[in-house]
Amino acid sequence: MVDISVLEFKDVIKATQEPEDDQNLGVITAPEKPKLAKPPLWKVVLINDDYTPMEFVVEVLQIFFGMTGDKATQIMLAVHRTGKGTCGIYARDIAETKSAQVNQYAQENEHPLVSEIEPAD
Ligand code: TYC
Repeated sequence: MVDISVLEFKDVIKATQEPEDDQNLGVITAPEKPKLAKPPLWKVVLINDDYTPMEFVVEVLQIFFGMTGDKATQIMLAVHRTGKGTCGIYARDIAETKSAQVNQYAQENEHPLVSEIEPAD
């Protein structure tokens, strides 16, 4: 059965006009490729502060973002120098969960480290 929710107006018009056309038997067909939009992506952004130890930030990046020690150190230093930095890009619910995990882990360890999420462009 044809799922009419995927039919576009032009397909219906094509199927109802010119029934004498060899190519057109008046049958409505679904478009070959239904257009499914990819979900928008969100960045998890780490914010710099003056008090969280560098080693703790590196640990966070390794635990929650699967980074190697070298990569985590590189990202931590970029955040330290510039004020903020992206540590990963995900679907919205994953980004929210990771950001909340980072913020909770920082609080549990009494550090002011904070992450946020923002739309990726
Ligand atoms: N600026 C902190 C320090 O000098 C280190 C730091 C880096 C803190 C990144 C937070 O997101 C951060 N100890």
